[in-house]
Parts: sequence; C-alpha cells; structure tokens
Amino acid sequence: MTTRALRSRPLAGATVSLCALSLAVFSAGCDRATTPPQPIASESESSAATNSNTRSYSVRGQVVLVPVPANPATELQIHHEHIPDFVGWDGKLHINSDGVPGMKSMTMPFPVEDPSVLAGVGPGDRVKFTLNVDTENRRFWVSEMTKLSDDAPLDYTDKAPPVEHGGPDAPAIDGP
Ligand SMILES: [Cu+2]
Repeated sequence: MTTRALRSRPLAGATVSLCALSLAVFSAGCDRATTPPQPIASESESSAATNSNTRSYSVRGQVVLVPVPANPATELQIHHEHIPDFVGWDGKLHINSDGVPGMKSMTMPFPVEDPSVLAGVGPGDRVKFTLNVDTENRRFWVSEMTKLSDDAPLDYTDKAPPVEHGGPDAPAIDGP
C-alpha cells in the first residue's frame, strides 16, 4: 500500500480517498482541501490507455486547486457542472437517490496523467475538460483542458430527470 493517507497530511490524504470513493458511489461532498496553489511544471508524458469500456465526457467547471509537482499529496480539484449522462462503475447510467441522473455538480479531485494538460491553468480558471472513465479498470482521469473566458457562464444546478409526458399530444407543462 502507499502512504497516501499520511496523518501529517490529513486534508489532502483524506480528500483523495473520500473522493475516489465518491466517484465509485457518486455521493457528493468533496470540497475540503486547502492546499496553496503552485505553478505546474511539465513532466514527461504518461499515456493513458483506453479500451472499449472507457467513456469520455466533456465537462465544464471552475478549477479550485492545481497539484504541486513536488508534492504528490496535492491534486487537481474542480467544481464541475452536472454530468447528466455519467455512467457508473457498473456500466449503467447512474441514478442518484433523488432521481437525478448522472454525476451531480460537486467539487472533487481529478487525476491527471499528463501534467502538460494543466499548463497555464490555475485556481479560479473556468475550464472545459475531457473526463475519461474506464469502468473496466475503475480508473478516471482528465486528458484535455481548455480555459474558458473569465465570464463564461457555469451552471451548477443538477438537471432533473426528463418528465414523462403522455405522448406527442400531451399538454405542455408551464414552468414556474
Ligand atoms: Cu464529481
């Protein structure tokens, strides 16, 4: 085993394990760490193998933390928008206990296999990124990241499941 959950680093270690579990069961509540931001240094590439059980999602959000290369306990954290089509480890669309499909909006850590993905990205930046989830090997990682403008709209509301209508002739439902 690794020494990730070092007692001397309760915030970062606990966040990693809690949120890795979060992705497994998709419960929310991962915004805890307060590691100070540092610039990212480029390191050698490590390629992430994909297979037929890897799905990719285009996700938007705001960067909360970026990892410090010299400190393996630090991590990328992003407050991400709702991912309504998110599929769980079981290969099926995840449905939350309140009926909302996918992964709800939350702040959580994201592994990055190639550090150059984060070049020029810092806390507070609004970004669009590609999240890959390999349900066979239970791995997830960010492979691409694009900075959005500082005033790019982000929507952290969780979309309710589609309303079942009686059919094409069913009356329209007025919003609030
Ligand atoms: Cu999440």
